[in-house]
Amino acid sequence: MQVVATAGHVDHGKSTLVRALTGMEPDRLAEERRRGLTIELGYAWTTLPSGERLAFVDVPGHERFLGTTLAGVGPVPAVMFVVAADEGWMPQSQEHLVALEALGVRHGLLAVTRADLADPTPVVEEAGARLAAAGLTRAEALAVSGHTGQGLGELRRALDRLVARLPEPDPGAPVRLWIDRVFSVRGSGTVVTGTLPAGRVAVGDELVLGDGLARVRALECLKEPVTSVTGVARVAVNLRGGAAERGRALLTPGAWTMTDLADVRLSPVGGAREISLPGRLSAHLGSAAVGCAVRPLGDGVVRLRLARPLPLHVGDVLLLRDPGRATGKSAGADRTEVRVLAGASVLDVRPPPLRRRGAARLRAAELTKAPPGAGALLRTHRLLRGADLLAMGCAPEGEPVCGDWHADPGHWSLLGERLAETVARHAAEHPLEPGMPVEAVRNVLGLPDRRLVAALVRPPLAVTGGRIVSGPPRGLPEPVARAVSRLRAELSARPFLAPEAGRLAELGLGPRELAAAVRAGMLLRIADGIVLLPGADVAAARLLARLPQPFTVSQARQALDTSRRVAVPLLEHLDRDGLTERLDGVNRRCPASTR
Ligand SMILES: Nc1nc2c(ncn2[C@@H]2O[C@H](COP(=O)(O)OP(=O)(O)OP(=O)(O)O)[C@@H](O)[C@H]2O)c(=O)[nH]1
Ligand SMILES: [Mg+2]
Repeated sequence: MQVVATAGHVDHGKSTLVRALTGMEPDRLAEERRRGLTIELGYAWTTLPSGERLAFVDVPGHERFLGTTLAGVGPVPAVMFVVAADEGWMPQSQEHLVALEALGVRHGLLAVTRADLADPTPVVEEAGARLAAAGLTRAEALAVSGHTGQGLGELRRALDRLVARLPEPDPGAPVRLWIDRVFSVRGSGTVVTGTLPAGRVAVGDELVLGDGLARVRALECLKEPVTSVTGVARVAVNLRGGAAERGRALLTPGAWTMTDLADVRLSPVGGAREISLPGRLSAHLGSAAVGCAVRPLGDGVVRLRLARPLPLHVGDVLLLRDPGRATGKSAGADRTEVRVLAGASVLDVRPPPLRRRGAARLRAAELTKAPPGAGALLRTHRLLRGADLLAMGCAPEGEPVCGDWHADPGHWSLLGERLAETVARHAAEHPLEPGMPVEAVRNVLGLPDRRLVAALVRPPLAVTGGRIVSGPPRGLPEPVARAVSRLRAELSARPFLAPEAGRLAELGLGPRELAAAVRAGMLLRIADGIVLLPGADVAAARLLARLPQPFTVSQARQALDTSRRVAVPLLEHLDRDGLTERLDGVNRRCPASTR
């Protein structure tokens, strides 16, 4: 099944043509029939010569109902553009064409109707050229009459050719069914109708509607009950729950980003070169129309703040129009001038705040640099879950860095460098701690998930016991590694009290084992049988530098909270490294440069 919307100036014969093609009445309201004017959207359908079923969404042409017209055209992928042979191109012909151009509708045909009233040739030529200039380059042009039936057979075949060219919608796509009509049926509750552009809806589905969920109780497709339907289709959905109204959409849960903020690229319409937008506009998408404020960023990119959130994907195209100014009593009290101003292609649905001066320009430059997609989103957002990317409308490219997380490659390698620096700085500042806690690293790097920290760790760094340590106890046999870990834990409590020979023996750490642990960077050798944690020497020197200078062994021993057995060889070790200076048989000092 396919769906085509009508478009064209008021009274040019859209509804008459739909009626002639389908045998159904698109103008359902008594008022419409009395006034000979379409006010509400009309629905009718037929079977084409190929056997394909085609539904029409018949829109009003009167300028006062442009909002309704846009709600009808918005979700539909193709158009039957109607121009009357006896009147030719008129203001709403132009306005509707500009709207189709803004929405990016590229598929359609031109029906020059009322060909029984005037020679259609000049109109076919003029209107055909206008459609082509607006992007409907492959639109066939046909002269027809809804009254005499002239050209209708050919029109049906042309409709067949048109729908055969339409892109095949993805049945696995997330559902966004814009509601264009709501009514109640006694005994079954709320029914909504809309054009399903892609994806699949089935009885029993739970779909997001407004702030809540709505369950699909029953489905109809062209008045026939069905258990499931895939786009493109006209569907009527009987709902339980949810606040249904035109302009809202039934959505696959989690598949869309509900947002009132979007960065968009403007495209000029109607042959305009420049786009100048007032600060307040009305934005149309699907059957929705919302007020919005515009903030220009530069280079044809603007930030839209919508009066209410819309379900958006990157790549959606919104229509921006002047919400209408009253043109004064002379033109009639209810007459408004309506202008479609631009198309707006969505580049980002979670735009970052612009805080600093010049941030808007930088943002515009960033958005114009790369084509929209997962890569561009990651450059802005740096880290995103695959599920977030999908909800933003972009399939993740490449492998996740861990779990469901995707990263911008440049940012990821920068994070790796920052992690190494952070861990090294921590080791220098806390030489006695056996590495930096993963959670602390996560905080410093501002990462949203602890697993990302582990994923960033590269040798010689390693994660053990919730910490990132520099150099794993590699090459040490398992029992020795375990004994060394215990020793390191004891040392982190009293960092300068090297274990006594008896404790080393208990742990099974003889001279060979200790030498291996020193080689592996797990321990620092001070003297035979005296080991401390790596970095303990620097930490000791820092404490000693705070003592009144010079100081004695005994003063050093007290400051370091250790025994003479350790203090003497430790001071000699520091002397050798130039961290302390021996003045005479009794006194030492720290060199002036370290104090
Ligand atoms: N002679 C002739 N009259 C036509 C033809 N098509 C439509 N009309 C007449 O033109 C008038 C308007 O036709 P509609 O089909 O209501 O026009 P519309 O485009 O649907 O109008 P809106 O929905 O209000 O924009 C009616 O009086 C029709 O009878 C045609 O092919 N030949
Ligand atoms: Mg009509």
